[in-house]
Parts: sequence; C-alpha cells; structure tokens
Amino acid sequence: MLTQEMTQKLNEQLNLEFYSANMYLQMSAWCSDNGFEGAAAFLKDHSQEEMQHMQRLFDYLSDTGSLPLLGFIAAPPVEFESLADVFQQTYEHEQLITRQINELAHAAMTAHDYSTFNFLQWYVAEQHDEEKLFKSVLDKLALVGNSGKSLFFIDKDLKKMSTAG
Ligand code: OFO
Repeated sequence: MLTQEMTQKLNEQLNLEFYSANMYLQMSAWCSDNGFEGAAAFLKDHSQEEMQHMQRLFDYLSDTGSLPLLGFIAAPPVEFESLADVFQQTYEHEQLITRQINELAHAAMTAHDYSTFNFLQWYVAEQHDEEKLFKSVLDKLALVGNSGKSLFFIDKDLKKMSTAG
C-alpha cells in the first residue's frame, strides 16, 4: 500500500513521462518537416520508449492498489533553431528527468518505502542510459559541425540507430 504522498509523486512522474513522449514526438515532427528523416525516426522510437516508462508507472500504481491519474499535460516546444538545438533540449530534458527520479528514490528511501525504492531502480539505470545516449548524439553533432553534408551523415546515423534503420 502506497502512502498518499507517494501516490501523488508517482502520478506526477507518470504525467512527466507522458510529456516526454509528446515532446519527442513533436521534435520528430520538426525533424521530418526539416528533412531529417533519420532523426525523425529515432525520436519517434524514443517517444514510444517514453510511453513504456509511463506504462510501467501506471502498472505499479495499479498493482499496489493506487489509482493512476492522468492529468493535464503541457504542450511541448514546437520551434527549434537547428538539429543541434533539438538534441541539446533532449539532453537537458533527460537531465531533468534524472533529477526527478533521484528525488523520488530519495523520498521512497526516507519514507522506508523499500518496494517503491526497488521499483525505481529500473528508472535509475534507465536514466544513466538515456543521458549517455543523448549526450553521444550531441557530441557527434559538435564534432562534425553544422554543414549540410555533416548533418546528412548524422541523420543517416540516427536512422541506423532507430528501428527503421
Ligand atoms: Fe527519457 O526517460 Fe523517461 O522521461
């Protein structure tokens, strides 16, 4: 049985994962609109991963006898300056999610809610991978520069990293 406070915190995270899914899907639309089909496929895949993050929380809440609550989800950003700007924002967003997960794990530990603490370990490991992944794309972008040719190859690379590749 979860405390009311923990239920609320997990529901906030559930909605944040929804926001992440929407954000990556919106970014995917921007990429596609700007001719970056590889980045679009990569981000669309990632949006689906975020839906799985959301679903995991939904199931945990449900399985522990709490009610998952789908609330208002803010609209994600629509305009981006460049492909590098898109990936800079993904990286910053993942860093924010990591901070949120760490706070959740801290709250669970402090409340002696070891079941939730244990459940959150999956997210702790996942955030390590997510930050690494987006940082690697950013590093590549910084390395090759901003010419059309470089971006074309980066986009091809991202296509390979997606399920469509
Ligand atoms: Fe990208 O990790 Fe969930 O939000």
